[in-house]
Order: sequence, then structure tokens, then C-alpha cells
Amino acid sequence: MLDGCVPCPAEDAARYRAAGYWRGELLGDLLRRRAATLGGKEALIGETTRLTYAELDRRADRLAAGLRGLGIAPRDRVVVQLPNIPEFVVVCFALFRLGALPVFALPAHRGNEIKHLCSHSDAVAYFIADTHNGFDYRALARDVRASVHSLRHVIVAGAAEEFTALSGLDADPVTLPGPDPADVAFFLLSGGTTALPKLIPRTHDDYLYQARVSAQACELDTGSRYLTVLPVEFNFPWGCPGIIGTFVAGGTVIMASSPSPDECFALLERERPTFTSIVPSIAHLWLEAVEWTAHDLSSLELLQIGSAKLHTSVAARIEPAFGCRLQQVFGMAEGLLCMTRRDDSPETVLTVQGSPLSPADELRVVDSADREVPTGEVGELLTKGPYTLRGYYRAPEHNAIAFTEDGFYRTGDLVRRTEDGNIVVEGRSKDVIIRGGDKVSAPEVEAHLMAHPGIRQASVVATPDEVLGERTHAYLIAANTAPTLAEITRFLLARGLAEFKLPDRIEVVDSFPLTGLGKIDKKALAARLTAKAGSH
Ligand code: OOB
Repeated sequence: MLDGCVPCPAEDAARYRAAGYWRGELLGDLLRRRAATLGGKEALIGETTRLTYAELDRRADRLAAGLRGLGIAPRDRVVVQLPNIPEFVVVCFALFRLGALPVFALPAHRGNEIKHLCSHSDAVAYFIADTHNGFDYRALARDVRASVHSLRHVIVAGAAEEFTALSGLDADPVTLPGPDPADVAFFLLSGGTTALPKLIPRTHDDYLYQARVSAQACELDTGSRYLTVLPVEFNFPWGCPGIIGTFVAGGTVIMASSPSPDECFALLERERPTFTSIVPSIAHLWLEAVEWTAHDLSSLELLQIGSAKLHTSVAARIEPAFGCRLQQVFGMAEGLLCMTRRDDSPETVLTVQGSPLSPADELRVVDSADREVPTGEVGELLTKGPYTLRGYYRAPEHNAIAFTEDGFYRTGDLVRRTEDGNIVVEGRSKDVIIRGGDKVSAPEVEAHLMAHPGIRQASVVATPDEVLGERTHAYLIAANTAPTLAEITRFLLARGLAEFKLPDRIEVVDSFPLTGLGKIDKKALAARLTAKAGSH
């Protein structure tokens, strides 16, 4: 396995292979196999492009050859930050075939995140769109290239200016040596509990297995049509079952460029997708819009909702409003996926976050001393399994605390298990705010806030919000004159922080409540906000 990754212990790997979970297949070959049997079938639909499996397969081969011509080699890391456009899929499959390793960045990321991802992974190339949602990624790339010395190529979908144009990179296909299916295929980003985002290595074996079991759990077949609403770089739309699972089933992927009901409802009517995946805050928006829409949404059979807790009252409105089945999904880029299933009772689907996808997923719910708690009691969820990472990339110190000695990943989620094997998410022990579906690492924002000369100390906590679920509230102790929220916003944006991480509110205090051990008592701070929200 690539240096800096933690391989799965040999005995577990042997078990996953013997059970047929890991099949020694490559992500790049998935498309080749579909092209061989379903070549003329539509695989991928974007705003202005429609590609059959045969065309997509050929485009991936031609781009792989072009990238090799640029000097991109097997195992080279390549940061990919593209919006929901078909080029994303072509680029990923070209890199898979080349054995180069995409590192997925979100379109919302800015200099702070991209410089870290590029330098932490020693990326040799960086893929961007020219502009998207009014933001010019070429300006960002100039800034990144000036500070990351490993970066040799910036490749642009659209007007490239001084960089390399993606459209000019086609070359005649060449035979490429395939990578090892047990090795890393790409990196996902962790939701973040530390000051800097961590990289999650995903292998061909583990991700194809995840996509296959997700596709089975959602009962996909060649008639399945997936609408990609969330940013593609996120695990949920990419492979739960998402795009990769739809390709596994031989279905068709339709890409929406934004989650707005205007765009998505029009696509539902025009392209007749059968399923999609969204986060609860988008579900809120769609529930409001569906009452007034004139669009025909009747193609939708399954709506997957996950990434943040879906409240029962909101869950209960989904099926009547959309005339489709609801599926709750509790997942993580690190691996483990839980989903509700078709044969669950309506009551179950509304009240639990689902059961694990693989019979080989091992789950423990433990107390603070890592002792298992009885079924029905709340504890931290630990997990290990055939598609869950064994360690973050180049992070030995963090791995020592994020995993147990016997390789279980500490999710930081507080859950309880029901008698029938479902998971109910009850809270979090990790220092993360889930704002919409976006994960905001509190220590990361605190570190940036404390770089401001007017701030002595900062503590960032979640405040309840009806639509987003949570918002970011920053408690500050001022150094002299306290800065305003507008000043802080300008300061953090200038530091290159992604917009979704900006505090929604600030509150200047004289001191923080402390725990018995003298640490800032975040629970007490969060409780103040919950009490305030309750009293409104
Ligand atoms: C998904 O992945 P990430 O990596 O952005 O975030 C993972 C974390 C979980 O550890 C948990 O804290 C939270 O997001 N979460 C949920 C949830 N699903 C995820 N919290 C409550 N209820 C849920 N249903 O968010 C993700 C990855 C794949 C599929 C779906 C979601």
C-alpha cells in the first residue's frame, strides 16, 4: 500500500476476500465492463453533455493517455476541485486508469483548505473549473501554486488562461499497467475534528464493495436514474450508492449543478431520475417548494436523506409530499454506512438512522472507558469493517487516538442500538458542528479566530437552527477592543477559510466556564445556547 497509509491487517483482508467482498477489481475497469455490455446506453447526463457508457469509457481512456503525456504517473496525488459537471467523472476515471490518486476537495474550499490538501499530499496537479457560482478558481490556483512547490500542473475545465486546458489533453489511448486493487484509489476528506482536514484513503476493493452493497440496499438496476444534487466530491453522492453504485447497476447519472428546487425539480420532470440523495437542510427547502411546484416529480421512487440528523417530524412529511419512499442514511467518509431498508416498517424509517450495510461491519457502542453498553443505552460508536479505513493518510499521531488498539475507528458519534439492530444517533462527542450537511471543525475555526489581534480566546460551539440543524456560534474573549462579526468575517475570508466555516454569530464574554480539569466547558457553553433557543 502507498506509503503513509495503514493497510488492513492480513487476516481481515483474507476474510473479506474469502467472503467475496473484496474481488480484486479496479474502479477504472467498472466502466470498461459496462461499456462492453451496455455501450449504447446513456451513462452520464450534464447540462450540455450526454454520454453513453461507450463514450464515457473512451473519454476516460483518451484523457488518461493525455495526462500520462503530461508526466502524471501512477501514485501521483492530484487534487480535484470541480463542481457537479460530467468532467468530474471523466477526470476521476482517467486518473483511476492511470493509477494516479484523486484527492477530493469541495468546491466551497478556498486557499486555506486547498493549500493544506496540496501540500499534505504533495500533489503534482490540481483540477479546477474556470468559474463557478461567481467564484474564479483560477485566482485561487495562482495563490495555491505560489505556495505549493510540488504542484506542476493546474488543469482547467473551461477557459484556462495561463493554465492547461482540460479540453486540450486528449490523446490516443495507450495501454497502462493497472494499479493494485488493494491499494488506494483516491482520498476522501474527513468531516474534521482537528485544526486541519485529514485525508481518508479509499481502495478499489473497499469502495467497489461499498458501492455494490449500497446499490443492493437501494435495489438499483439498469433502469435506475440517479440525480446528483450534493457536491460530487462528498462520499454520499459519489458512492452510497450515488454515481459509482449507479454505474455498478448499469443505470444513468444526471448531474444537477445546484440543490435549488428550481433546477432539481425541472430536472426531475425532464430527465425522470428515480432516486437522489440530499441532506436534511435541502429536504426543508424542497418540502417548502414542493407545495407550489408545477413540475411533475412522479419519477422519484426513493429519496435518501443523511449527513445530519433528520427529525421525525420532518421525516414524516417526505413520503406524502414527494410520493416516494424515504431512506435514512447515517454514513461517514471514513466508511461505515447504515441505511433503512424497503422492508422496514414506516415507523422504523421515521425514527432510526438505519442498520449497517455489510454483515462484516463490526459495531461497538461503548462508555468512556471503552466498555460496551447494553442495547438501548447511549454510547460512542466504534466500528471496523471491509470498507472502513484503518488510518488517516500521513497522520500517525492522530491515528493513535482516532483508533482503538484493535483497529476500531472512533466515530465520535453518540448512538444507541435498537433491539432490531438499527442505529439511532443521539449526539456527538467530537468537536464538530454539522451545519446543513457541512462539517465544521471547531478547533480549526478557533485557531483562525485566535490569530486575530483583537481576540484572546475563542470557543466555537453549535447553536440549534430550525433549517440548518445547527449553526456556528463563537464565544470570544477580547484582547482589547472586540472585533465585530463583519470584521471577523473579512479577516477569516482573507485567511482563505471556506465560507461555510464562518461563525454565524459571535458573543463576547469575560471568561469561559471551565471543567474540573480546567478545560473550556463546551457542553456548558452549548447548553446556554440550547436554553436560549428554547426560551424564544
Ligand atoms: C456523511 O459523511 P461525513 O464524513 O461528511 O460526516 C460523517 C458524520 C458522522 O460521523 C455523523 O457525525 C454525521 O456525519 N452524520 C449523521 C448522519 N449521517 C452522518 N448524523 C446524524 N444523522 C445522520 N443520518 O455525512 C455521509 C457519508 C455517506 C453517506 C451519508 C452521509
